[in-house]
Amino acid sequence: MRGTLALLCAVTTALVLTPAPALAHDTLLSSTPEDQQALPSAPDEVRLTFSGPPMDVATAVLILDSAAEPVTTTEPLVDGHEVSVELPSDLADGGYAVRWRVVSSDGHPISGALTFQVGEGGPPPPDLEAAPPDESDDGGAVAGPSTTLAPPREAVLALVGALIGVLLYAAALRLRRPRSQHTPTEQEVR
Ligand SMILES: [Cu+2]
Repeated sequence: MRGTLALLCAVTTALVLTPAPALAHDTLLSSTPEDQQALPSAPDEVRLTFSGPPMDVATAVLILDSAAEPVTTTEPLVDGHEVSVELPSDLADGGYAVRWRVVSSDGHPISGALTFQVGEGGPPPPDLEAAPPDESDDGGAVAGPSTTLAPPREAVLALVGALIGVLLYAAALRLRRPRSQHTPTEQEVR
C-alpha cells in the first residue's frame, strides 16, 4: 500500500510539474490593416485574426501614433478568432504602430506589434524597438511570445502539483503510522 501511494505521489507530481509543450500558442494569422500596409485614408478599425479564439481576458490593443503617443480607441472587442478596436474618425496622416497582447486559447499570453501608414508624406510609424512608456510591465512585446510574461498556468500547476504531492505523502504516512506505532506499544505491554 505504501509503495503504491509513494508511486502514485511521484507520478502525479511528475505529471503535473511537466510542462505541456505540445499545446501550441495561438498565432496572429492576419490583420487589417496588414503589417506595413500603406493606406490612402484612415481605417475605421484595426482587426486582428488569430489561429484560435483568444480568451476575453486582459486583452490589450494599443495604437501609437508616429510620436509613440497612444491613440484613443474603443476597448478591444474579442469575437471568436478576432480582436478589434475602433479608431477615431479624425486619424491624421502618418505612421502608426499596433501593439497587441491577448491570452491565447491555451492560456498563454501572446503579444506582437505591427505598423501601418495613412496617407502620403506623413511622419513614419514609431520605432517598435523603443519600449512604450505605458507598457513597461510588458518588457518589450515586439513580436511573438514574450519571455518576460511567465505563463501563470505553469506556476499554478506546479503549486497544485507540489500540494498534491505533499497531501499524498501525508496520506501515505497516516496509513502506515497506526500499525508501526501500535506494534511496539503492544510489545511493551506484554
Ligand atoms: Cu501556449
